[in-house]
This record gives sequence, structure tokens and C-alpha cells, in this order.
Amino acid sequence: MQKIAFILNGEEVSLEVLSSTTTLLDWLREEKKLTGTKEGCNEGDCGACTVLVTDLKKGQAEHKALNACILFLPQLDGKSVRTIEGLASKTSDLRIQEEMISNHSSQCGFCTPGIVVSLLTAQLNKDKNYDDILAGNLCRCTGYTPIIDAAIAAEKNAEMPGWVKVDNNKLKKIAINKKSKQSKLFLPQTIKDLEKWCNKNPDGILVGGATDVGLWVTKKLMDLKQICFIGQISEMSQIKTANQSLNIGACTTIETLRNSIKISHPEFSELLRRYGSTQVRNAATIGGNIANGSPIGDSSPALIALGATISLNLNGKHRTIPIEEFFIKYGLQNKQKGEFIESINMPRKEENFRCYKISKRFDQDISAICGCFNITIKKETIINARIAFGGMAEIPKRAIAVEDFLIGSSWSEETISKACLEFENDFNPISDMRASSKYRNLVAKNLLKKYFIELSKTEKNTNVLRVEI
Ligand SMILES: Cc1cc2nc3c(=O)[nH]c(=O)nc-3n(C[C@H](O)[C@H](O)[C@@H](O)COP(=O)(O)OP(=O)(O)OC[C@H]3O[C@@H](n4cnc5c(N)ncnc54)[C@H](O)[C@@H]3O)c2cc1C
Ligand code: FES
Ligand code: FES
Repeated sequence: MQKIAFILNGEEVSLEVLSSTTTLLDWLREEKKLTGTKEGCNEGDCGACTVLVTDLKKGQAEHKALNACILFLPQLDGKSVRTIEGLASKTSDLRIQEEMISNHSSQCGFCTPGIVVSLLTAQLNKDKNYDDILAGNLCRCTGYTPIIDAAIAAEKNAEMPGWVKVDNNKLKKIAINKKSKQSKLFLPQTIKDLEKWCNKNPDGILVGGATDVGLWVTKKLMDLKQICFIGQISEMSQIKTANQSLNIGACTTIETLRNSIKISHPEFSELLRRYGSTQVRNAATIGGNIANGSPIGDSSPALIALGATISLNLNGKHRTIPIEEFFIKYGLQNKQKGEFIESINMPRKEENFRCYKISKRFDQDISAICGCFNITIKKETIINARIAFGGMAEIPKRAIAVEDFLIGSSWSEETISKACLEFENDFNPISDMRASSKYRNLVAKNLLKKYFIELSKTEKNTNVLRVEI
């Protein structure tokens, strides 16, 4: 049995971990009787369970809103957690709470604790993009206008709650204690530790952000043994810039990646803004998104079109493969027992890269289709083409027949129309609850046409305009 330590609403908690897959939500509600954190969906969708988790990164506090329902207790080791009960001082409410009352921003109240935590976290991070901030907080009664009104009103004269400094100081103390202790077996701090663990547990399960594994426990009710939490390996959580490429550690969260590539890869960054919600992106890792081999994961088709490679580590032995070679067939990846994804390498810049996510809802929805394009044109002739799709096959897959047709052809509307016919040689998509096969085939062709129009810089508008009322 192993011990973890973290700070809960200002108090240090030291726990013997009986089960590695106890969620923070269950523990808060059942053990600590802190029932302000609500259980809505228990699968990361509704945000009723949102808590504020603070971690020290290079001595700086990093505040994140996270879904407690798919957060396992060991993931909190060395961090601080604030629930709704721990936000206000003994004598007064937080300004955001006062404004939620004045603006009538709550009706049944079930979503309200999660919303207050999300808004406070945003305030601590000086983030005012309320559409993004609240995309993972579902309110079925109030409507979002009074909630956003409250958030805007609370911006004025907002004060940093006194406990922020106190928590940071306590975190520093915990970090010092942690360094002096031996690295915990199921919480490796270095790649070497992880290699050892994987060598000993070739059938073990790695947990990055648990936005997938969490649901195996809460929805499939699986009893998982041999688990290793890899989110604290700092060597695998960094993005390094080399001459022509970016090296992204597999434990980098989707939100960190999204923010880091806003300038170099604005299209990819925008695609990641549509990935789940703030809470999901704060937890999910790029390595986990690739490793689960999902045919509808968003980062894989983008990385394939960008020409990315992944570096795999088996007990210290590395091999690097083009990312498309990782996906063999549904549920089967090019990965040996005990092997893990250490990092992803992608070009620093690709001018002609575009990616499009098609889903039923704008936010917090899985792609029906995700089309990614990267075509190089020289003197009006296509000299290279990388096109990849999610949602069109049982794995994220390149459109090889379309690419072959395009390479060597002229960059023209006629070429694009003819190339569209090749999609049938590449894909035979299924019909499911997200889209029919017919719809998927049609959208794939239309996305290539959209890409052509956008790259040709004609006046035609390819986006639905936002209408201000
Ligand atoms: C509400 C919600 C919304 C979502 N929305 C989207 C979305 O819009 N787009 C999208 O693409 N996905 C979405 N997802 C899916 C999910 O975020 C990813 O598929 C997820 O796996 C991301 O990584 P993780 O770190 O959370 O993975 P985990 O759950 O920790 O792990 C997933 C799998 O990868 C393995 N693994 C993790 N890291 C490594 C590694 N370094 N090496 C080898 N194996 C590893 C694990 O063992 C496990 O098998 C959503 C999920 C939820 C709950
Ligand atoms: S209970 Fe719905 S996101 Fe956690
Ligand atoms: S107030 Fe009822 S769900 Fe938001």
C-alpha cells in the first residue's frame, strides 16, 4: 500500500491508497461528506463535479479546473484541491458568488458549484473567454446569459482570495518533502522510473489524464490492477523546440499544447479548442489521445497530416515511427507489451496545414469527421500531399488514393473535383449515431473543396459567420 499527500481546502491530507482508482468525487462525497461537489454524468461531460486543482510548475502555481468524477486520488499527490466549500472565507462569500446571486444566475442550483469553481479558476488565470471556460459546465435551467453577466460583473475589483497564497506556501512544503522521499512505484517522476515499472508490469495500465481510463472505471465498472500514473513525469511533460521540429512530451496536456502552438500552428490549436472542454483538455494528454487508438480522436489525423513521428520506449530502447504506422486496426496499435509513447515530433511550421472538425455540437463533442490537409504547391503544381481523416475508417487514416491523384497535378478546381472521386478508393465509412456513411463521404469531399477555396485565397467565404444580435 502506498501513501499520497495533498492539500484539501487548506488542510494537508495524508492517505494510504487502498484502491488506485477511487475517484476524487467519490472520496469527497462519501469519505469527507463534502457534497457541494455534485455528481451529474460521472463521465467528464457536465462539469457539476468541477474542482480547482493547483500544482507548482517550476515554483509557479498553475491553476486548473478539473472534473473530479474522472480524477483518481493518486493523481493529486503533491497538489492542492479546493472544492466549492473551500472557496469563500468564513465571513464573506466570494465576489463571483455574490454576483451569481445578484444576477439570478442559478435556478435549481445543481450546476452552480461547478460553475463557480470554473469561473474562479478562470479569474485566477486572468482568462475571460467565457464561452470556452463554460463549455464543460452544463446548465439546463438558467441559460448562460445571467451566468456570464455575473462573471463579467465579478471581474471588477475582483480580489485574489487570501487562501491562494497560503495554499502556494503549503504546496512548496509538500514539494520539498516529496523530493526527499523515494519516488513512489505507481507515481514515477522520471522516465527511468517508468521504464522500470513497465519492465516489471508489461501488462500494466498507464494513466495519463484518465479522461479515457476514468470512464473504464466509472462507466464500464472495470476493476483495474497494476496501474501507473505517469502525469507527474516532468521530462515527458515538456515541449522542446529543435531546428525544424517541436518535440512534445507524451504527458503534455491538450490545453498546454493548444496554448503553446497558437502562433506556430493556429489551425491545430483551434482544433484543440474544440476538444472536449477546458476541464477535459486540462487533464487529457497528447500521448493518451494517440495511444488509445481511437478512430475519432482529434489529434491523430492532424499529426498524420503534419507528418509527425512518435518515439516509443521499451525498457530504454527507443524506436521512432511515422505516427500513421502506429494504428494497425481497430483496437490494435503498433506497440509491444511494456512499451510506451515517450514523445511526439512534429514540424515547427506548415503554412498550408488546415484541419476541420465536424461534430453535432460546437463544444464538448466527439468528431463525426475530422479532416486534415497539408498540400505543398510549387508553380501551380502539387508536389506533396498529406491528407488524413478521423471518423472515416476504423483507425485514423491517410487518404492515399486522393494524395496519389493530387501529386503532380495542377492546383485547380478541376483537379480537386476529380480527386474527390478517389475518396471511394480510400474509405468506406460506417453509419453510426454520429453520422451516416453517405454523410461522411460527402463531407470528406466537401472538406477538400473547402481547403482548396481557403488556400486559393478567393473571396468565397467558407465559414458560417457569427451573427451579432
Ligand atoms: C467528456 C470528454 C470529452 C472528450 N472529448 C474529446 C474530443 O473532443 N476529442 C478527442 O480526441 N478526444 C476526446 N475525449 C477522449 C479523451 O480525452 C482521449 O481519448 C484520452 O485518451 C486522452 O488522454 P488521457 O491522457 O486522458 O488518456 P488516459 O485515459 O490516461 O489513457 C488512455 C489510454 O492511453 C494509454 N496511455 C496513456 N498515455 C500513454 C503513453 N504515454 N504511452 C502509452 N500508452 C499510454 C493508457 O494506458 C490508456 O490505454 C473526450 C473524453 C471525455 C471524457
Ligand atoms: S459528474 Fe459530470 S463531469 Fe463529473
Ligand atoms: S441552475 Fe439548474 S442546472 Fe444550472
